[in-house]
Amino acid sequence: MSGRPTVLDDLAAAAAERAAALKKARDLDELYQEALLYEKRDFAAALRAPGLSVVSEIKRASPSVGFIGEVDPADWAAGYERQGASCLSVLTEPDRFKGSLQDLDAARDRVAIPVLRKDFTVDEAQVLEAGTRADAVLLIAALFDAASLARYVSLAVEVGLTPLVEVHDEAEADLALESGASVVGVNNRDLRDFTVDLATFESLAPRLAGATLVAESGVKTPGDGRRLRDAGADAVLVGEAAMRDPALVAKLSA
Ligand code: IGP
Repeated sequence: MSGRPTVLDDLAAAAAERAAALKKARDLDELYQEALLYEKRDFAAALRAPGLSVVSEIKRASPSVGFIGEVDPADWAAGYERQGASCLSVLTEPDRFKGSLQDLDAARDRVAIPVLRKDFTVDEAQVLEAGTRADAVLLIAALFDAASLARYVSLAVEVGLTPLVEVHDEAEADLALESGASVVGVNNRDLRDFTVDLATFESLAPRLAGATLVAESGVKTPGDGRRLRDAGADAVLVGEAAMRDPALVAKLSA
């Protein structure tokens, strides 16, 4: 990586510090055993169910829009489930997204649908930590080289998590496929400058044929959902627009 540090670099650096603290506090073998034992819900199967699946995100704030709203994660999770969400995504990043592992626990406790831990995973300890309380873990391809991404994907699968590998360009898409990931998220938002373009999904989807595909970010209307489904999306991941109007979730999956 070159040039000035981006928000993504800052988030990854802060995540590395939290991971270091986690490794001080917890024995990794113990965390591994705990992750193995934790009973998971099938995130990948929920994405592949007939029709357009919706992954609804609980997100109080984000670096691109700032503060979105205060929420009770348990109530919010129940509301999304009632609207027909197939899965939840819960931000656990504390600084720029104002999330926490407590949010994740509270949300998952309230619902029966699978839950993704959404964070900037840069250490295997964080995969194990996700394995002790979530059903799926986000792996942002831009934060890995080929060998480490493959290792993280394998570790996630080993402890029963669905790894969701997130890509934004062709090189990352190829990296995702080489890593052995079977579920790939195409982020329509560029995490370096926050521009959003649904055409990102349309242009990368053919390259990813065969994987279960999630179109992430910038979904605001039922028409956006139809457009992404026509381009091959099994699911859409909706954050801000669903936070502002949870009824959108039912309209997207109709
Ligand atoms: C949701 P939106 O535009 O619907 O609020 O986007 C989700 O895709 C976005 O929050 C996201 C994200 C991420 C957040 C996609 N990839 C990686 C944090 C880290």
